[in-house]
Amino acid sequence: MALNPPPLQPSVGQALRSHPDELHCGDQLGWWTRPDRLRLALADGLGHGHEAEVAASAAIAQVAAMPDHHLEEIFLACDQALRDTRGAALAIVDIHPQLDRLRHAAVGNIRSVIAHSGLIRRLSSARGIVGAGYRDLRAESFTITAGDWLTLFTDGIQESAEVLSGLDDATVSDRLAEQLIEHWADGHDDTGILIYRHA
Ligand SMILES: [Mn+2]
Repeated sequence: MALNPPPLQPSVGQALRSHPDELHCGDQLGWWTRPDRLRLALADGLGHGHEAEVAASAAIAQVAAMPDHHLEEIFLACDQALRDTRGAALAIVDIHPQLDRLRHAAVGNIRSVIAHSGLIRRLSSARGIVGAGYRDLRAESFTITAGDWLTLFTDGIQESAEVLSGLDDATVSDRLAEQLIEHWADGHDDTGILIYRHA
């Protein structure tokens, strides 16, 4: 009998909350698994409301359509796909659980934070707007170890927010992501968050 690799059982939590005056949510997210990889993406369409949602949704749809492409190629495709929209900030992370590594790239104002061995690391983002051009995009790789946390969140939460503090051995779930929005969102914009814990 052939031995199959154990299925990837990602521990990911997600939550979105619209601007208090809007039905539409200008933040959108997605995550996708491959046998050896987990990909997370979070997009923040400029402003809020319907047009922001159109831009963010177009970014996530483009990421979803390119499951086997590298991050840099996906950003180029997203920049084209969003030309007729308001544009968006976008972060994408590829997690390789068996390699204990992740690869991250972002354009604009998405916050990506790793808690690695208890130390907080805020990842950098290229200047620009997906859909209106960006420059100096660099995908960066990081080592992760069991118990490390990763979160991506939009500017509905302050950049300085210590989102990963006090999580300790919390169980990752959508409920946890919703609780983090409840605790940290400032209520002046849409808010989106993804959270992952490395097993
Ligand atoms: Mn925003």
